[in-house]
Amino acid sequence: MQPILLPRLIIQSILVLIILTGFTHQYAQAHTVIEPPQVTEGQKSENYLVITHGCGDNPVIGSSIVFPDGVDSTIVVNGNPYTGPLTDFVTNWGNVVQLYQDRSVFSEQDVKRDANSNVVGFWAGGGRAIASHLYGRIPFVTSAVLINPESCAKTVRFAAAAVDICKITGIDGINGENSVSFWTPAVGSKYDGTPGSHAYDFPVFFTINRDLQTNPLPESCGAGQQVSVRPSAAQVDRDMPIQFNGTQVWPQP
Ligand SMILES: [Cu+2]
Repeated sequence: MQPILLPRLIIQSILVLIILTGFTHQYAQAHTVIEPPQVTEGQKSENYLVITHGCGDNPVIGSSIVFPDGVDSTIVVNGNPYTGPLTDFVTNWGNVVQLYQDRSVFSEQDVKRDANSNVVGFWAGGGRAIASHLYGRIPFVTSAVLINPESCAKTVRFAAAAVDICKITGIDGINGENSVSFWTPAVGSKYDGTPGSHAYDFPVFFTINRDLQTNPLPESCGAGQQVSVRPSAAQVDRDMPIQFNGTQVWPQP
């Protein structure tokens, strides 16, 4: 190779890298996410649900999120279905989410609870809409999640189901006219969205990383396991609707 070509090649490679990084960055910001998306086990975390765009050009007027309850959730370990309980990997899942009251984005909000009164999600809505070209963020806190020391779990990734609502409709209208943006796992619920549409089967992830210093992997584990948890369709159908003062306001009943 001629010496003069080398710097040019390096500059070209750097340019390609910058362009690629730029695209990845834009892509990552294009969807509704939890920030931070990953938390170390044993540590409480201050988080936001970050709403990044409207439904088409329609501004977001509310948001609803459901975390897998770990009761009838689907568990996959290193890509293989797992039929045992979540406690095999996480010892204290349930009621780890708490919502901060904050009316800076929407005027109303509340948590959602399961039959055991555990918080399984939250919603916020009403008041002013989020302009479709701006971001909005809903603050919440997660208490320390603990990974079962006897397990081989290195990461446990929860797929939460979230929706951004731009138009209030009944369940029949949620897929039409840019009414709703879906950030849901396609588990067969009424809130799967339409195959092929924007972010289909692209849930909001929240990952717990094992603290390998204080909770090292048992020697027999090798490289450890990646565990992922999805809510059941029944849970998403039950917990996604928004109840306001005891009445379901979305989807319209
Ligand atoms: Cu998006």
